[in-house]
Amino acid sequence: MYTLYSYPVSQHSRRVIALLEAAGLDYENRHVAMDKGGFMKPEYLAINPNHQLPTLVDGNIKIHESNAILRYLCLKHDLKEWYPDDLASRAAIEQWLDWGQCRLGPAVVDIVLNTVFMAENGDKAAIKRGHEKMAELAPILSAGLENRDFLAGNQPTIADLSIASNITHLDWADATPTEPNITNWLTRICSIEGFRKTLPQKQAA
Ligand SMILES: N[C@@H](CCC(=O)N[C@@H](CS)C(=O)NCC(=O)O)C(=O)O
Repeated sequence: MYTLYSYPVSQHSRRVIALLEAAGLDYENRHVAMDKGGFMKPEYLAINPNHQLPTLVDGNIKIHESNAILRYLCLKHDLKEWYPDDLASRAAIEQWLDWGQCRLGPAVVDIVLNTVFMAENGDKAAIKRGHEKMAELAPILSAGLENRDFLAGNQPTIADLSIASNITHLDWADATPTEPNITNWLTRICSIEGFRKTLPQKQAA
């Protein structure tokens, strides 16, 4: 049985929970209270010195970085439906996983952290920067979904779980992109029960 250190509102935790649930893998979900600074406590830093969630523990193996965890689970359980190994699908999946971490994720953090969770202490320049970045990135995501149901073809993969966890996080700030390709893709992703379970209460209705 896996131990997952997570927090329900964490976009990076939610993608891992979505895969664990969708694939029916056994795990114990240990909530680290981010709102009370639990991620900075010495006992958690001993597990993940980056003071970030999620972390997956599998016996002696401890893994941080949510996308690395997704790949690990797929490889360990041979989840080829979530991580197909034909070269074209794999190339698309790796591209979107890295794009999410390098391009999309920081823009989402700029917007949601500063608009919602930091409230009046939020950094206004970061919010502006985040919205400017999203104005560039949403059309790129939309174009990536042209003529296909999911990012790597017509089946959902870990790339969809990962990117959709960022995009649905934007709902906290009422900043979800409105491009039809993205809206329709979100509807498809949210019909996956494992993913739907991870949605913040606001979006789960
Ligand atoms: N690249 C990391 C990012 C994880 C991350 O930023 N987690 C947030 C919660 S969504 C966090 O723990 N933030 C606290 C901090 O950075 O100190 C991943 O993909 O797992």
